[in-house]
Parts: sequence; C-alpha cells; structure tokens
Amino acid sequence: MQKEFITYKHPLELTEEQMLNRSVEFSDLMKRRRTVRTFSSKEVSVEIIKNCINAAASSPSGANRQPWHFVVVSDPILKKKIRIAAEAEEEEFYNNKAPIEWLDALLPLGTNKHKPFLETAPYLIVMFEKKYEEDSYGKIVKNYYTKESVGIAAGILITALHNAGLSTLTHTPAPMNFLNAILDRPKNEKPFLILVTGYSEVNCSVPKINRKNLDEISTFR
Ligand code: IYR
Repeated sequence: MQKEFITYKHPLELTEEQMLNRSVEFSDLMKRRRTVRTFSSKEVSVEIIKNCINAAASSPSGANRQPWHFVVVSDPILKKKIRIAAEAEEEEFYNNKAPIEWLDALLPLGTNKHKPFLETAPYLIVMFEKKYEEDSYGKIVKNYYTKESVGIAAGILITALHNAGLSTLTHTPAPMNFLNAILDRPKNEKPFLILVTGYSEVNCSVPKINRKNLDEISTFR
C-alpha cells in the first residue's frame, strides 16, 4: 500500500497551568478507580458502552492492525452460560490448580470460586485478541504485538468506563476458550479478558489496599 500522510495537530492547545490542572484532576479521578466485585443490576445505556469501546479502539496497535474484537454480552442466557463455564474453571483453580502461594496472595482480596457478578452486572464486555486475520482470498495475515495492543486497549476501555461513571472487574478465568464456543467467535480470536461492567452495588465494599507511591514505581534521571 502507498504511504500517505496528513498534518496532525493535538486537539488540545493548553497553557502550562491548564495542563497541570488537568493532569492533577485526571490523576485524582483515576486514583479513585477501584475494581469491584458486587454489581447492581441497574440498566446502563448501551450508548455509553459503545462510546467507551470507541475510545478503546483509539488504542495504538502493532502496524495499526487493531487486533481486537469486543463482544458486549447483555443476554441473560449467555451471561448464565458464561457464569457456569467460568465457575467450573474457577472451582478447578481454587481446589486443585492454584499453588498455595497464589491462594495466599489472593487472600486479602477475598476472591473465591463463586462469580455471581457474571449474571448480576448488566454487561460483560469480552475482549478477543486477533493473533492473525484471513484476507478476502483466505490467506492468513499475521498481526503484530497483539497482546500488548489488546492490553493497551483494555486499559483505555477501563479508563473510559470509569470516566463515564461505571465500575468494572477484570475477570480472566483460565483457560477461557469456552468463550469462543458460547459467543460463536472464530478460531483466530483468543479470549483476552471479560470486563464485567455496570454500576457498583449501593453498599459495595472493596478490600483496603494501598497503591505504591511514585518513588517506588518510578525513576527520573
Ligand atoms: N481468576 C481467579 C483468581 C484470581 C487471580 C488473580 I492474579 C486476581 O487478581 C484475582 C483473582 C478469580 O477470578 O477468582
């Protein structure tokens, strides 16, 4: 394909003071994001979800291949199927697969094999990673840095949903291939995560955790 360039200007033209203010405000908002495990069943407009997926789809990706597919599940029958399959994997994880150190690491979070939120929350946004595609002649076309690309898109999606006033839970039962069968997705798509999405329950409680401070996580030199 020919290369074609267009001029680009950042959409915001801010003074340094505005930049400082916006960066503080955004950081404060994001610091107040928490992963929740109890969701309200209150409905959420699908338009909000669509807008947030559009934001996620702005993610950079290897060779701009945009190697993602989002399945927005709200159908109670599909949610129930996903819950049953996920809980079967989680039962195996908690009872047999997880080493004791891993279970110990999870203790402060209070997680267990029961995943009622997979049915309570209004949406399960399932992200698939497209490791390759087939062109119109059936030829396999490889994608690049797919995990990184989908990971960045997931981060933007979580941020967009939080910014829109919704709560999320990043859920990754392993293995997740049951999602291809339940959601009828092709074999070039690998399930990446289930983003449980909705309002947090009114009396939602979350573990008391700390975030590492800037000194611990960064070096300026
Ligand atoms: N997938 C399991 C276990 C789990 C693992 C990690 I790492 C977490 O941060 C949280 C849970 C579950 O969802 O319970």
